[in-house]
Amino acid sequence: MKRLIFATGNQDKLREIREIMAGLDYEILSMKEAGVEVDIEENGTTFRENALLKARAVHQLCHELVLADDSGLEVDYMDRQPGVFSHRFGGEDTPYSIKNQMIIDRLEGVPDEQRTARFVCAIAAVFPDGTELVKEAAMEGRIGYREAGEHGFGYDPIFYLPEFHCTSAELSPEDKNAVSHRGKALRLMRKELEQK
Ligand code: ITT
Repeated sequence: MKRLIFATGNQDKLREIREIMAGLDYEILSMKEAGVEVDIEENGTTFRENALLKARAVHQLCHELVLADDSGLEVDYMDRQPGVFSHRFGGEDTPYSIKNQMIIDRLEGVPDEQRTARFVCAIAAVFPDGTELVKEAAMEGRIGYREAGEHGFGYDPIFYLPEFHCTSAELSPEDKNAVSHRGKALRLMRKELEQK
């Protein structure tokens, strides 16, 4: 079986990635499983740039097929913040219950139609020969009024999906992957890998 290395340190992402890529003719290794250790500075200004930075940094060390995910939440009322700062917003080690409450508080008194938000995901691939490819996708929703749901991770408990009448943390993992930014972007990438 062919193999690829996923350049992420986020275990929740990796779980979703493995679910979405199940059945693909590639063994998916974490950086740890591949024996690669690198501290990557995510100083790009877009999801695309950061995803490429991560994939390139690991590719330089192993020269294998490397994929990376850069993703985040854009809240329209907050001028699309936290965006690429989603992980760092409110402090890297701050629990998400607090980060989520910070966003709810910023939107206090803001009506439904101005609470629009989206999750964005860029998946970058660097192939063994150095060729690069990026696929991007988004999931549209709104910021809720309180946390709800135990599934997912990060900002999922405040990300309300009007068409499902619940947050992305209330969806089953299968349902979230079917409509999520990560699910959509990874399925586009998967198609490319299947043609290789
Ligand atoms: P790696 O860089 O190691 O992959 P990270 O967590 O730092 O891990 P990012 O820089 O891409 O990853 O930050 C993404 C953040 O955006 C993530 O930590 C969550 O806060 C948020 N996020 C992304 N996708 C999400 C999802 O599906 N559900 C909830 N929050 C999400």
